[in-house]
Amino acid sequence: MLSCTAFLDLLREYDIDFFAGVPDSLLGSFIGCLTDHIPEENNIIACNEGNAIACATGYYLGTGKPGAVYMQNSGLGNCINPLTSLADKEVYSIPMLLIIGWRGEPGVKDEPQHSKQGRVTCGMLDNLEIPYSILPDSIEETRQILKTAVQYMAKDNCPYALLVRKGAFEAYALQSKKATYYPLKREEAIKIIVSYVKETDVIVSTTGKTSRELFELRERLEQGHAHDFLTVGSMGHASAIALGIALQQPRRNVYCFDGDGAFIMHMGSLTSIGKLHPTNFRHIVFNNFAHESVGGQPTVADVLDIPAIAKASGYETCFSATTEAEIKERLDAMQNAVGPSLLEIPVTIGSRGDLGRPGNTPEGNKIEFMNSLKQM
Ligand SMILES: Cc1ncc(C[n+]2csc(CCOP(=O)(O)OP(=O)(O)O)c2C)c(N)n1
Repeated sequence: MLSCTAFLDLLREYDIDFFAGVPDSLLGSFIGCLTDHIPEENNIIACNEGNAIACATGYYLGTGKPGAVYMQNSGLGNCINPLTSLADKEVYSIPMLLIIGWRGEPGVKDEPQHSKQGRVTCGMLDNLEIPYSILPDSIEETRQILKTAVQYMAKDNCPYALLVRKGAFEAYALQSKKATYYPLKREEAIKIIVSYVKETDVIVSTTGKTSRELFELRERLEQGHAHDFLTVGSMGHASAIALGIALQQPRRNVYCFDGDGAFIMHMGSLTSIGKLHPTNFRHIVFNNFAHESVGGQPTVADVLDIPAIAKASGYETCFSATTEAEIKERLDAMQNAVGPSLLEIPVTIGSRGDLGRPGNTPEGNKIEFMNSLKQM
C-alpha cells in the first residue's frame, strides 16, 4: 500500500501540483489528502470528469506545466470528447496525468454497474492511444513509473494514465470535512418523503448511498421495490431518466431523488425539464454539500442557490426545507404546481456504517419497475 502523503510528495517532486477531478472511493484517501493539503484553486473538484480535463488544459495553457486529473473509471466516458478533441496529439496536444480508480477490475468483486467499465478500461485507454501504468505498491517503484510518465508527457505532450487498484492507498481520514448541521440526515429525509408519496407515484433515485438507503427502507417497510428505479451507475442522469418517464406517464407523479454532486454533474438536464415543463415531475435534492458516498469530499453546493437555479431553468415551483414539518408543507404545495417542481433539502452529512447494497439486480429492478408502470 502507498501512503497518500508520500505519493503527493512524489508528485510535487515531479512538479505536479495542480489537480482537478471528481472523487472516487478507490481514490478517496488520496483525494482527502489533496483536499487537506492543496489550496482550492489548485484542486478543483469539478462538476464532471470532462470538465476536469478542460480545467487541466487551461492550467497547462497558463503555466506550461502538466496538471493531474483524478477520476473513477466510470468517469472516463465523460472525458472521451475532451480527450480526443482537445488534449489529443492531433488537436492541441495537452499533457496531463490521469489518475484513474479502477472499479470493477476483472477478478475483483465489485458491484454490477462497475463490471463492464472495469473490463473495458484498459481497452478504452488503448483505443484512446493513452499509455498507462498500474500504480505500484512501493514508493520506489512509483517513483520510476512517475519518471516514465513525466518524461512521456514532456516529450510527447500527451496525457499519461495511472490505474489505481482497490486497496492501493493507505487510509487517510479527511481532516477538513465541512461540517453541515441540519435537523435531518439524508436517510431520515428519504423516510419522510417515502411515507408521503402515493402508491401510483414512482421514484428515480441517484447513484450511491441515496439508492442504497431507499432500497433498505423499502425492505424494512416491506413495500417491495417495484416503484423505484435505482440509478446505480450513470451518475448525474437520474433527473433525465425521470423526465423521460414523466413525459410518458403524465398521470403519475415522478420523483427524482438527487444528490448535490450528481445534480451538479449534469446540471444541463434542468434545461430540458424546464423547457418541457412536466407538471408531474418532482425533483428532490438531498444536499449534504459533499460526495458523501465516496468519502465526503466537498462539492461546490455551498455557493449555489439550487432552488434559484431550477427556477431560472424554467421549473415552476422551487423550495428549500430542512425540517419534517417544512418538508411536508412543501410536498403539499408541490401537488398544486403547474409545472416541474424542486425541493432542496439541506441535510447533515453522514450515513449508517452498516448500510447494505441493493439485493436485486439492475435488470431485475428494471423489469419490476416497467411492470409497475403498466398498471394504472
Ligand atoms: C461518472 C461518475 N463519476 C464518479 C462516480 C463516483 N461516485 C459515486 S457516488 C458519488 C458521489 C455522489 O455525490 P452526491 O450526488 O452529492 O451524493 P451523496 O453521495 O453525497 O449522497 C461519486 C462521485 C460515479 N459513480 N460516476
